[in-house]
Amino acid sequence: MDDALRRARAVCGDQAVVLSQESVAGGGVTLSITDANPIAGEVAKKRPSAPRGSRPLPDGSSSESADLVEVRQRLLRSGCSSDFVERVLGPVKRIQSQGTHAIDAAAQVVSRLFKKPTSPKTSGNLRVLSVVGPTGVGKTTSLAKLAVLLIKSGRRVAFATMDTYRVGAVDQLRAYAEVLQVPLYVTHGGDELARTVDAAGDFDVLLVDTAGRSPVDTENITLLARDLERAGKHAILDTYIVLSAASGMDALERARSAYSVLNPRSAILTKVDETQESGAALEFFLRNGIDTSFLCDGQDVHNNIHRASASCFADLLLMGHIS
Ligand SMILES: Nc1nc2c(ncn2[C@@H]2O[C@H](COP(=O)(O)OP(=O)(O)OP(=O)(O)O)[C@@H](O)[C@H]2O)c(=O)[nH]1
Ligand SMILES: [Mg+2]
Repeated sequence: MDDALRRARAVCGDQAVVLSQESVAGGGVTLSITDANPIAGEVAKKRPSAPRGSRPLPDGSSSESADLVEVRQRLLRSGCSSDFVERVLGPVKRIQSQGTHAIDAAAQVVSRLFKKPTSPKTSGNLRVLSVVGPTGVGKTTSLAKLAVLLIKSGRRVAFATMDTYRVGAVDQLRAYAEVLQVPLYVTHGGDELARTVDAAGDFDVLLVDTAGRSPVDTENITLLARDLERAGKHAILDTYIVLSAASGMDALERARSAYSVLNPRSAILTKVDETQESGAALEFFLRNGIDTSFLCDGQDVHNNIHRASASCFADLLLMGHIS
C-alpha cells in the first residue's frame, strides 16, 4: 500500500486522492486515484479497477506505467471518448511491453487508424472539386487554400462560385481570385454549373464554392445535389464536405447526415487550431467511415492547410495541434 501511494503521488502529484482500493490476487493492491484534474479524475472514475494487462509490481502492488497514464490523459484531452481511448490503449500496451515508450507506441497505433483517401486518375481531363457544408465552417477559405496547393504543384486552376446567396460571398472569392490570379466564374442554379464546366475545359482543376446551408435546409441541399450531379456528367467531379473541428458532436452528425445525399468523396476538417479537442471530430470520422483529405489550422491560405496524413492524425490526437 505504501508503495502504491508513492506511485500515485509520482503520477498525480501530492494532490493525489484515492477514490477506491481493491486487493488483487497474489497480495497486490489496485488504487483508483485522481489528482483533482478533471481529465485524470474522469479516467479514475471510469476505470475503478485495475486495467487488464497491467502487471503486478514486484512487491505486489499493481499500477499502469506513468507514460501509459500520460497517453490516456492526452487522448482524453484531445476529445476522444473513453471507449475509443481504451481501444487504442490495448495495442499500445502490447507494443509497450516490447520496450517501446507508450507515447511512441500510441503514435504507431493512431497512425495505423488513418486511411489515405484514394485519388482518381485525371491525366488530361478537367477535374472539378466542390466544397459543401454548413454555414461558416471555412468552405471558401479552404477552396482558396486548395488553389494555393494546386498552383504550387503546377496546375492551371479556375474558381467557380455557386454562392450567389450570401451577401459578399462572390466578392470574397473574387478577392482570392485576384490575389492568386485565377479566373472566377459566377454560376447560378440549374444547368449553369454544367455550362461553366464545359467553358473551363482548358484548366486542370475547377474549384467550385457553394453556399453554406444549415443541415435542416434539405430543400437547398437537394437542389445543390442536383446541380452538382448535372455538372458531374461533364467532368470528373469530387465533392468535399467541409466540417469544423470546433463544432460539437451533434452538429457534426447533423451535417454528415444532411450532406450524405451529395455523396462526398472525403472531408476537409477546418479550425483544428480553434480547439484542443480535434480528436473528437477525427474519432467521429473514423466511426462513420469518412476519409479525411485535408486539415486546416488557421486563416492563412498559404500556410494553414495540410494534406491529411498519419502523422497529422497522431499529432492532433496526442498533442492537440499539428506540429
Ligand atoms: N481559425 C481558423 N479560422 C478559419 C479556418 N478556416 C476558415 N476560417 C475562418 O472562418 C471564417 C469563415 O470562413 P469562410 O471560408 O468564409 O466560411 P464558409 O464556410 O465559406 O462560410 P459561408 O460561405 O458563409 O457558409 C473566416 O473568418 C475564415 O478566415 C481555420 O482553419 N482556422
Ligand atoms: Mg463561403
